Amino acid sequence: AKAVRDRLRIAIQKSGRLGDPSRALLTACGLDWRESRDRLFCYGESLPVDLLLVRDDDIPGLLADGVCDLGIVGRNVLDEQAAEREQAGVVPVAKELRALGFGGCRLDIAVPDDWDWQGPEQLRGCRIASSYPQLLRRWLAGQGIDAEVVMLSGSVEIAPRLGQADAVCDLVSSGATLAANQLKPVLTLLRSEAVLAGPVAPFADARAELMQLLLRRMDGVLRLRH
Ligand code: PRT
Ligand code: ZN
Repeated sequence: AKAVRDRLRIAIQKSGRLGDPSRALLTACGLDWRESRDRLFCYGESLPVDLLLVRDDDIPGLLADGVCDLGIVGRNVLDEQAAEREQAGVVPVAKELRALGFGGCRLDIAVPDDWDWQGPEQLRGCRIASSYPQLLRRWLAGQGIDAEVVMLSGSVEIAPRLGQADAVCDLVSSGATLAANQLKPVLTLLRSEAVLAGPVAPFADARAELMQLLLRRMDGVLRLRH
């Protein structure tokens, strides 16, 4: 049986790019917290809405396991893990509820500067390094391109210089990191930003009303920011 809860729990990134703007958005929605010392869990004061401060990659899993009710995470992370679950035949439990307007970036394919880029066909038979193997495989399949996906959890941009891969599929914002590694972006697979992720099915307890309240406030804040 599902646990009945009367407090809402939101997972956000503990540090990193999305930590501060996520907290700022929730503060603008009128939330505040009594900080716990280890800062993993922050107890909500003005409303029964608590924070869980975690690594971004853990957020979809925490939602899936029902450990938290809402999460703020990059669309790139949410979609990758959703594709992974789909691949494994697991039903989706979390979905994107709102786009939040910060943490913008693209998931791009980039190739060495000296390639004379003709189009996606050129990737046939290539090794492409990425931390987003599911999104990359899905895109390749959609294009009918047979290429090898080399999964790397970090330092993707250096893979071509190390001879580990021919091309990369990675997040890009300014493009400076690609340029510093003699790579150029040639295709965009996904436009990403921070999103509010939440349950596919509505809550059946006090959390339903709390979530409606929070969404109403958030929509107000996002409208003012626009
Ligand atoms: O510790 P934790 O696991 O929580 O954090 P993390 O290191 O995995 O994530 P973090 O904080 O780096 O990124 C969190 C989210 O921010 C990502 O999932 C994206 O949704 C979003 N985001 C926005 C970015 C970027 N912009 C970005 N530029 N994530 C990563 N980058 C990388 C990029 O790949 C490159 O290596 O930052 C580097 C600089 O980018 P350029 O193009 O400006 O040079
Ligand atoms: Zn991470």
